[in-house]
Amino acid sequence: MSTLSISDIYNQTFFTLVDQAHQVHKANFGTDIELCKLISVKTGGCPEDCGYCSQSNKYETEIKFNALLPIEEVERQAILAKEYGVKRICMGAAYKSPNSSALAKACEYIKVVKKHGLETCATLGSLSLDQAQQLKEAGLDYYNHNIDTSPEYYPQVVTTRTFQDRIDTLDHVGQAGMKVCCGGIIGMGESVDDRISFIRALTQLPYTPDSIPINTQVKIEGTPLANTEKLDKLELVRTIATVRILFPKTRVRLSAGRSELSELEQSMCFMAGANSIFYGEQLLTTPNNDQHEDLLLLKKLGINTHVSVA
Ligand code: SAM
Ligand code: DTB
Ligand code: SF4
Repeated sequence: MSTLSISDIYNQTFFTLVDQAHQVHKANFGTDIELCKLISVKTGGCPEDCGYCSQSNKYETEIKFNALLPIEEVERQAILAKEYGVKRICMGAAYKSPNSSALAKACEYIKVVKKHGLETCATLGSLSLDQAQQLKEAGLDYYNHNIDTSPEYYPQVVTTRTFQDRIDTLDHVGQAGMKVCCGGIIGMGESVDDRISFIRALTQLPYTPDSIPINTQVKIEGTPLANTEKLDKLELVRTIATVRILFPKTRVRLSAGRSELSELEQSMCFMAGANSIFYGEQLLTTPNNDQHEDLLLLKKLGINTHVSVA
């Protein structure tokens, strides 16, 4: 690992930073980009107050609510995604913590998705150790639970749970033997120091994440963070590059907010070490990039997706 501090890494000259990140990336990964498909298995009505989220019941937002999806619908979407070259299905549910029937349903989703030879990831809110063990038993590969931002900025974003609550769940996920997927959101009005502190917090998690989603805040009308200042996109590249250098073997996911990036901006993020994207026209409640445009871009970059492009 580098002897520079995280702040030194993040703040070095832009090209030096990207070059260093690219070297680390090349030494540890090939040129593939992992394609993941999000399925919102339960949408809206969440009791938490995350200031960026369309699904909190504290805010009036325009979303289409849905109760837990039928198993057949999850299977249908998984089969379709597999045909499109997706490797991992990520199932998201708007819970503070799943109750026992939601957990049982999640276990059924996991089994049906795994039956098709796909990897599984779920994000269902806080978990006890026992709940984490049940998901592991059902075959869940990854659990996504984001710390979102720095410990210092966290109370400005969420008040219905603490930063430590998030860490406790991540500890349960790791103890149960599942892979940890943990990242956060930038562009929520946090300072550069907050972004550095967020990255430091990732390095201090109880289990090293195998997957780190870097989301840029998707601004949702009706939420407290709807009017945050636009993030300078070079800050996104700096964040990805710093994460790549500190986590040489972890998949860095260029996640929400990608549809706001031009082809060149996305390419810069891939150059800086991002090697996983959400593929498919919908994230959880907001639009994602056009699938065909994604395939064309990856083809132009010479990145193998094992999917033929018309
Ligand atoms: N309710 C669960 C939880 O929060 O742990 C799981 C679902 S939640 C929607 C999953 C993650 O999506 C959040 O932790 C957050 O990092 C990200 N997210 C949600 N809304 C977002 C937005 N508007 N922009 C960017 N990322 C967002
Ligand atoms: C993550 O870090 N990003 C994904 C996934 N994990 C669950 C969710 C992004 C949600 C973006 C806003 C929306 O579509 O509601
Ligand atoms: Fe609920 Fe998750 Fe949205 Fe927070 S991010 S309001 S926990 S669905």
